[in-house]
Amino acid sequence: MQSILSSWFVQGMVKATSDMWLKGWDERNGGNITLRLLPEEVAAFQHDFVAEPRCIELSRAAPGLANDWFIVTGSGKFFRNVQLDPADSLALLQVDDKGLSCKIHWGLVNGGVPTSELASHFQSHSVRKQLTNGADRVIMHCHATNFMALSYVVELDPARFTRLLWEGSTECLVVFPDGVGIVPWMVPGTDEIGDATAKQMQSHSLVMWPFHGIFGAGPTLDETFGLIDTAEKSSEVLVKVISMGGLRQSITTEQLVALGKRFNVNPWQAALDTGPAHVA
Ligand code: 2HA
Ligand code: ZN
Repeated sequence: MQSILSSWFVQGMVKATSDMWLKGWDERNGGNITLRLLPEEVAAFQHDFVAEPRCIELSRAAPGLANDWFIVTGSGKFFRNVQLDPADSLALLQVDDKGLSCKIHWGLVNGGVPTSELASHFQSHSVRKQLTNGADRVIMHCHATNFMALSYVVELDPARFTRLLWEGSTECLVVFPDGVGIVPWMVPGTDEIGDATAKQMQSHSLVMWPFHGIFGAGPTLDETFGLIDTAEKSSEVLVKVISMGGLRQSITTEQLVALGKRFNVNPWQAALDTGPAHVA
Protein backbone atom coordinates (compact mmCIF):
# COMPACT_ATOMS: atom_id res chain seq x y z
CA MET A 1 0.00 0.00 0.00
CA GLN A 2 1.35 3.41 -0.95
CA SER A 3 1.78 5.85 1.93
CA ILE A 4 0.01 9.18 1.58
CA LEU A 5 3.41 10.77 2.26
CA SER A 6 4.56 9.63 -1.19
CA SER A 7 1.33 10.70 -2.95
CA TRP A 8 1.71 13.21 -5.79
CA PHE A 9 -0.28 15.81 -3.83
CA VAL A 10 1.75 15.66 -0.59
CA GLN A 11 4.98 15.62 -2.66
CA GLY A 12 3.62 18.51 -4.75
CA MET A 13 2.93 20.57 -1.62
CA VAL A 14 6.45 19.78 -0.34
CA LYS A 15 7.98 20.94 -3.63
CA ALA A 16 5.90 24.13 -3.84
CA THR A 17 6.49 25.18 -0.22
CA SER A 18 10.22 24.36 -0.41
CA ASP A 19 10.67 26.31 -3.65
CA MET A 20 8.74 29.29 -2.24
CA TRP A 21 10.82 29.21 0.96
CA LEU A 22 14.03 29.20 -1.13
CA LYS A 23 12.70 32.15 -3.15
CA GLY A 24 12.45 34.12 0.09
CA TRP A 25 8.73 34.64 -0.29
CA ASP A 26 7.67 32.85 2.91
CA GLU A 27 9.46 34.02 6.04
CA ARG A 28 8.39 32.39 9.32
CA ASN A 29 4.73 31.29 8.85
CA GLY A 30 4.15 33.59 5.86
CA GLY A 31 2.14 32.22 2.95
CA ASN A 32 -0.46 29.50 2.45
CA ILE A 33 -1.49 27.05 -0.26
CA THR A 34 -4.70 25.11 -0.90
CA LEU A 35 -5.06 22.44 -3.60
CA ARG A 36 -8.47 20.98 -4.51
CA LEU A 37 -8.42 17.22 -5.01
CA LEU A 38 -10.84 14.83 -6.68
CA PRO A 39 -12.43 12.04 -4.58
CA GLU A 40 -10.76 9.37 -6.71
CA GLU A 41 -7.36 10.97 -6.04
CA VAL A 42 -7.70 10.65 -2.27
CA ALA A 43 -9.58 7.32 -2.18
CA ALA A 44 -6.40 5.26 -2.50
CA PHE A 45 -5.01 6.70 0.75
CA GLN A 46 -7.90 6.05 3.13
CA HIS A 47 -5.75 3.60 5.10
CA ASP A 48 -3.73 6.61 6.35
CA PHE A 49 -6.79 8.60 7.51
CA VAL A 50 -7.46 9.21 11.22
CA ALA A 51 -10.26 7.15 12.77
CA GLU A 52 -12.08 10.20 14.13
CA PRO A 53 -11.64 13.27 11.93
CA ARG A 54 -11.75 16.66 13.66
CA CYS A 55 -14.47 19.02 12.45
CA ILE A 56 -13.78 22.73 11.77
CA GLU A 57 -16.58 25.24 11.15
CA LEU A 58 -16.09 27.53 8.14
CA SER A 59 -16.42 31.25 8.91
CA ARG A 60 -18.33 31.74 5.65
CA ALA A 61 -20.47 29.10 3.92
CA ALA A 62 -18.95 27.71 0.70
CA PRO A 63 -21.81 25.76 -0.94
CA GLY A 64 -19.91 25.73 -4.26
CA LEU A 65 -17.25 23.57 -2.59
CA ALA A 66 -19.64 21.08 -0.93
CA ASN A 67 -18.02 17.61 -0.58
CA ASP A 68 -14.77 18.84 -2.14
CA TRP A 69 -11.41 17.60 -0.88
CA PHE A 70 -8.43 19.88 -0.25
CA ILE A 71 -4.86 19.57 0.91
CA VAL A 72 -3.87 22.79 2.70
CA THR A 73 -1.03 24.31 4.71
CA GLY A 74 -1.64 24.68 8.45
CA SER A 75 -2.07 27.95 10.33
CA GLY A 76 1.17 29.09 11.96
CA LYS A 77 3.21 26.39 10.19
CA PHE A 78 6.48 27.41 8.52
CA PHE A 79 6.94 26.64 4.78
CA ARG A 80 10.57 25.87 5.69
CA ASN A 81 9.37 22.92 7.77
CA VAL A 82 6.87 21.30 5.38
CA GLN A 83 9.65 19.29 3.70
CA LEU A 84 10.92 18.09 7.12
CA ASP A 85 7.54 16.95 8.45
CA PRO A 86 4.63 17.17 5.99
CA ALA A 87 2.24 15.37 8.38
CA ASP A 88 2.77 18.11 10.99
CA SER A 89 2.39 21.06 8.56
CA LEU A 90 -0.31 19.98 6.09
CA ALA A 91 -3.96 18.92 6.39
CA LEU A 92 -6.15 16.83 4.10
CA LEU A 93 -9.76 17.85 4.58
CA GLN A 94 -13.21 17.42 3.09
CA VAL A 95 -15.92 20.08 3.07
CA ASP A 96 -19.33 18.82 4.26
CA ASP A 97 -22.32 18.40 1.94
CA LYS A 98 -23.62 21.92 2.71
CA GLY A 99 -20.31 23.79 2.64
CA LEU A 100 -20.55 24.81 6.30
CA SER A 101 -17.67 22.88 7.88
CA CYS A 102 -14.80 20.59 7.02
CA LYS A 103 -13.30 17.44 8.51
CA ILE A 104 -9.55 16.87 8.81
CA HIS A 105 -8.84 13.30 7.69
CA TRP A 106 -5.04 13.42 7.67
CA GLY A 107 -2.23 15.72 8.82
CA LEU A 108 -1.76 18.38 11.54
CA VAL A 109 -0.65 15.42 13.67
CA ASN A 110 0.51 17.70 16.48
CA GLY A 111 -2.68 19.73 16.48
CA GLY A 112 -3.55 23.04 14.87
CA VAL A 113 -5.99 24.27 12.27
CA PRO A 114 -5.95 24.97 8.51
CA THR A 115 -4.42 28.21 7.19
CA SER A 116 -5.61 31.49 8.73
CA GLU A 117 -6.46 32.59 5.17
CA LEU A 118 -8.92 29.73 4.59
CA ALA A 119 -11.73 32.27 4.01
CA SER A 120 -9.84 34.00 1.17
CA HIS A 121 -8.81 30.65 -0.28
CA PHE A 122 -12.27 29.06 -0.19
CA GLN A 123 -14.06 32.14 -1.50
CA SER A 124 -11.50 32.38 -4.31
CA HIS A 125 -11.75 28.63 -5.03
CA SER A 126 -15.54 28.98 -5.33
CA VAL A 127 -15.15 31.74 -7.92
CA ARG A 128 -12.32 30.15 -9.94
CA LYS A 129 -13.89 26.66 -9.92
CA GLN A 130 -17.06 28.02 -11.50
CA LEU A 131 -15.27 30.43 -13.87
CA THR A 132 -12.89 27.79 -15.26
CA ASN A 133 -15.34 24.84 -15.23
CA GLY A 134 -13.30 23.13 -12.55
CA ALA A 135 -9.90 23.60 -14.22
CA ASP A 136 -8.43 25.86 -11.51
CA ARG A 137 -7.58 23.82 -8.42
CA VAL A 138 -4.93 25.86 -6.65
CA ILE A 139 -4.94 29.08 -4.63
CA MET A 140 -1.50 30.25 -3.51
CA HIS A 141 -0.55 33.17 -1.29
CA CYS A 142 2.94 34.44 -0.46
CA HIS A 143 4.98 37.53 0.33
CA ALA A 144 6.80 37.87 -3.03
CA THR A 145 9.44 40.46 -2.18
CA ASN A 146 9.72 42.69 -5.24
CA PHE A 147 6.00 42.54 -6.00
CA MET A 148 5.39 43.79 -2.44
CA ALA A 149 8.04 46.50 -2.82
CA LEU A 150 6.34 47.87 -5.93
CA SER A 151 3.08 48.30 -4.00
CA TYR A 152 4.74 51.16 -2.08
CA VAL A 153 5.67 53.21 -5.14
CA VAL A 154 3.25 52.48 -7.99
CA GLU A 155 -0.22 53.84 -8.60
CA LEU A 156 -2.54 51.21 -7.06
CA ASP A 157 -4.71 50.98 -10.16
CA PRO A 158 -5.13 47.44 -11.59
CA ALA A 159 -4.91 48.41 -15.29
CA ARG A 160 -1.90 50.71 -14.75
CA PHE A 161 -0.12 48.16 -12.58
CA THR A 162 -0.84 45.33 -15.04
CA ARG A 163 0.57 47.47 -17.84
CA LEU A 164 3.71 48.11 -15.80
CA LEU A 165 4.27 44.37 -15.19
CA TRP A 166 3.58 43.53 -18.86
CA GLU A 167 6.31 46.01 -19.83
CA GLY A 168 8.69 44.71 -17.13
CA SER A 169 9.17 41.39 -18.91
CA THR A 170 8.01 40.10 -22.32
CA GLU A 171 6.68 36.85 -20.80
CA CYS A 172 4.10 38.57 -18.61
CA LEU A 173 1.33 39.36 -21.09
CA VAL A 174 1.40 35.76 -22.31
CA VAL A 175 1.35 34.28 -18.78
CA PHE A 176 -1.27 36.58 -17.29
CA PRO A 177 -3.28 38.20 -20.12
CA ASP A 178 -6.15 38.83 -17.65
CA GLY A 179 -3.89 41.11 -15.62
CA VAL A 180 -3.60 41.70 -11.90
CA GLY A 181 -6.43 42.76 -9.58
CA ILE A 182 -5.78 44.92 -6.51
CA VAL A 183 -7.66 45.10 -3.21
CA PRO A 184 -7.19 47.96 -0.72
CA TRP A 185 -5.00 47.29 2.32
CA MET A 186 -7.20 45.21 4.63
CA VAL A 187 -6.73 43.13 7.77
CA PRO A 188 -5.60 39.64 6.70
CA GLY A 189 -7.38 36.46 7.76
CA THR A 190 -10.85 38.02 7.62
CA ASP A 191 -13.97 37.23 5.60
CA GLU A 192 -13.87 40.81 4.28
CA ILE A 193 -10.46 40.46 2.60
CA GLY A 194 -11.69 37.05 1.38
CA ASP A 195 -14.71 38.67 -0.27
CA ALA A 196 -12.61 41.41 -1.86
CA THR A 197 -10.00 38.95 -3.14
CA ALA A 198 -12.60 36.56 -4.57
CA LYS A 199 -14.29 39.48 -6.35
CA GLN A 200 -10.99 40.30 -8.11
CA MET A 201 -10.55 36.60 -8.93
CA GLN A 202 -13.68 36.88 -11.12
CA SER A 203 -11.53 38.61 -13.74
CA HIS A 204 -7.87 38.13 -12.72
CA SER A 205 -5.74 35.09 -11.85
CA LEU A 206 -3.44 37.31 -9.76
CA VAL A 207 -4.44 39.69 -6.97
CA MET A 208 -2.24 42.18 -5.12
CA TRP A 209 -2.58 42.65 -1.39
CA PRO A 210 -0.69 45.97 -1.07
CA PHE A 211 2.14 46.04 1.53
CA HIS A 212 1.48 42.32 2.17
CA GLY A 213 1.78 40.00 -0.83
CA ILE A 214 0.14 38.24 -3.73
CA PHE A 215 -2.66 35.72 -4.39
CA GLY A 216 -2.52 33.47 -7.45
CA ALA A 217 -4.97 30.94 -8.92
CA GLY A 218 -4.22 28.15 -11.39
CA PRO A 219 -4.88 24.56 -12.48
CA THR A 220 -1.80 22.99 -10.86
CA LEU A 221 0.78 23.79 -8.19
CA ASP A 222 3.47 24.19 -10.88
CA GLU A 223 1.34 26.52 -13.00
CA THR A 224 0.36 28.68 -10.04
CA PHE A 225 3.93 28.86 -8.74
CA GLY A 226 5.04 29.78 -12.28
CA LEU A 227 2.38 32.48 -12.49
CA ILE A 228 3.54 34.14 -9.27
CA ASP A 229 7.21 33.63 -10.22
CA THR A 230 6.64 35.40 -13.55
CA ALA A 231 4.96 38.41 -11.88
CA GLU A 232 7.72 38.48 -9.26
CA LYS A 233 10.48 38.32 -11.93
CA SER A 234 8.98 41.31 -13.74
CA SER A 235 8.66 43.09 -10.39
CA GLU A 236 12.36 42.47 -9.69
CA VAL A 237 13.33 43.93 -13.06
CA LEU A 238 11.11 46.94 -12.41
CA VAL A 239 12.55 47.51 -8.92
CA LYS A 240 16.01 47.64 -10.55
CA VAL A 241 14.80 49.86 -13.40
CA ILE A 242 13.08 52.29 -11.04
CA SER A 243 16.16 52.28 -8.79
CA MET A 244 18.30 53.20 -11.85
CA GLY A 245 16.11 56.23 -12.54
CA GLY A 246 13.06 54.83 -14.31
CA LEU A 247 12.04 53.61 -17.76
CA ARG A 248 13.76 55.30 -20.69
CA GLN A 249 12.29 52.95 -23.32
CA SER A 250 9.94 49.97 -23.14
CA ILE A 251 7.60 47.58 -24.99
CA THR A 252 5.02 49.60 -26.97
CA THR A 253 1.25 49.06 -27.14
CA GLU A 254 1.59 47.79 -30.73
CA GLN A 255 4.23 45.29 -29.62
CA LEU A 256 2.03 44.07 -26.75
CA VAL A 257 -0.84 43.54 -29.20
CA ALA A 258 1.49 41.61 -31.54
CA LEU A 259 2.62 39.46 -28.60
CA GLY A 260 -0.98 38.58 -27.75
CA LYS A 261 -1.67 37.62 -31.39
CA ARG A 262 1.41 35.44 -31.69
CA PHE A 263 0.66 33.54 -28.49
CA ASN A 264 -3.08 33.39 -28.98
CA VAL A 265 -4.09 35.21 -25.81
CA ASN A 266 -6.56 38.03 -25.31
CA PRO A 267 -4.81 40.78 -23.35
CA TRP A 268 -6.96 42.76 -20.88
CA GLN A 269 -8.13 45.73 -22.98
CA ALA A 270 -8.04 48.25 -20.10
CA ALA A 271 -4.31 47.59 -19.62
CA LEU A 272 -3.64 48.13 -23.34
CA ASP A 273 -5.80 51.28 -23.40
CA THR A 274 -4.19 52.86 -20.36
CA GLY A 275 -1.05 53.74 -22.35
CA PRO A 276 2.69 53.38 -21.69
CA ALA A 277 3.89 52.65 -18.18
CA HIS A 278 5.71 55.29 -16.24
CA VAL A 279 6.61 55.58 -12.60
CA ALA A 280 6.69 59.07 -11.14
O1 2HA B 1 -0.21 32.65 7.01
O2 2HA B 1 0.68 34.95 5.13
O3 2HA B 1 -1.54 36.37 5.35
C1 2HA B 1 0.44 33.85 7.16
C2 2HA B 1 0.03 34.81 6.13
C3 2HA B 1 -1.19 35.56 6.40
ZN1 ZN C 1 0.35 36.74 4.08
